[in-house]
Amino acid sequence: MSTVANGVISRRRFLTGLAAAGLAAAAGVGWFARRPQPPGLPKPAAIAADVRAEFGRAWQAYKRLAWGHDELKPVSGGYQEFFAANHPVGLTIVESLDTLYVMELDSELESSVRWIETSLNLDIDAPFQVFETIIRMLGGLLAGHLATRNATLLARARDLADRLLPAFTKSPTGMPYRYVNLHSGAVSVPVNYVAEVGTNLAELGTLSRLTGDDRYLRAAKRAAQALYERRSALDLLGTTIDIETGGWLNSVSVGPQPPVDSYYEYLLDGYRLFGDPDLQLWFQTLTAALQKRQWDAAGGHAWYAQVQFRSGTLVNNHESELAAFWAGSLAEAGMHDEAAQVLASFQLVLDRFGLFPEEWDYTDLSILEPSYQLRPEFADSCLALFISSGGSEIYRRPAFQLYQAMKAHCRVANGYTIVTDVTTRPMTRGDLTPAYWFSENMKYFYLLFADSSRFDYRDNYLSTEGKVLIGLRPATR
Ligand code: DMJ
Repeated sequence: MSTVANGVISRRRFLTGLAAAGLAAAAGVGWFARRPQPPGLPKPAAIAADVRAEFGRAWQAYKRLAWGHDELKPVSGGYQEFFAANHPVGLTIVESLDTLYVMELDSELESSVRWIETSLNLDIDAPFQVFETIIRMLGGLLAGHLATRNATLLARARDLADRLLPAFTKSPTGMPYRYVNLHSGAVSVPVNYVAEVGTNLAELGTLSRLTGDDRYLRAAKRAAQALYERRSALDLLGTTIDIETGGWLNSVSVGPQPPVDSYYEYLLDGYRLFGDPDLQLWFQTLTAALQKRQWDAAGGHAWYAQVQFRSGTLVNNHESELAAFWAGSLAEAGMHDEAAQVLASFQLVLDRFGLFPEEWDYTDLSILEPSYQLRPEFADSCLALFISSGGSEIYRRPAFQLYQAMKAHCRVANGYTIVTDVTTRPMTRGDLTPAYWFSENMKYFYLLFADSSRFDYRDNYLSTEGKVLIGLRPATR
């Protein structure tokens, strides 16, 4: 998850970085041309071609076995729906549109858009999880529209957002209910997590930008503000909140870890995308508190301790793979040293276990949850640091290490599967290709090595779900 490069505000810092690297005058095409190749890695173009081929292999399996359903089960050859049983929304198709575009898989993109035009019906009488629907479906449709300029994709995005909006407008605090029925607008589950309340500025704001209707961005900002106003005197947040009363239901500050993580990310992103100084202030205030109260570099690596949000008292030293995205956000905030330290800490875990377990104790690297869910956060940060450093090769190597490990342990006849235990040899496999694997992992790997002519390496924005909402360049072939 997380973001890459500059929106409105960080442009100056980003361009300064490029100038320092001697690349300010370089165009997007050929952006890597002057970079030295790190010893021992295959040529970037060869890696990119391999990533594209592996994506294509998994895509063909999805088409053959699960087309129109949400997610492929590559081992059994089946599928599963992500949001609601018996209500497929073609999640893998919607999530993959901009990846198909940057990889120049144009006929696949065409048939995906055609499926959305002819078969995607969002008038579904079932509760949908607001956060996941926004980052995956709304973000996917928006990125697809930006890639293709197809008007139906934007109309579908707007239709979807209108169905989701009651989750915000029916809430007395402005923080969204966790679920909304896409047909009736009935809302449910007033207990929500910080990340689910506050990760929507990029998608709703982009929709406002594209339609000229500011209701979407206003709803997102109101939710983000409601969270900020409930921070403790230490400027820390709990994890779980009653969105009707505004009362906290959990008082542990987990830092940039789930279920808070992407709220921090989207305050920064919202500022960078829309230039709103409130969002900048909120990001800076909350991040300063994380650095002051939770940053733990005592053991030679940098992690975030979990603490009581009112007192700052230590709760535990648990760390989640999902927090690997934070290195990218720190880099995009200009905190390059901290970003590099966080990435190096996660690198240690990758070296130790071969793939990332879901959760561990960072004091001794003992595993708390041994599965690898094919998650993209580490590759996301590699790409973010690669771009914000002006193309430094040192960030390609760890990404390639993860790519190779993923091929070694997760590759099956029908694509790639999650692993349920990274400690066994061979690693114990599960049976799922999450839609985000198509949307995020493979896009990050590809962009790191491809020098794509369809992606602007100097001016771009990728959402928490890897959707390219700024930086898609017109096709030249
Ligand atoms: C993705 O859906 C997104 O990256 C999201 O922000 C949280 N993490 C998952 C994948 O790990």
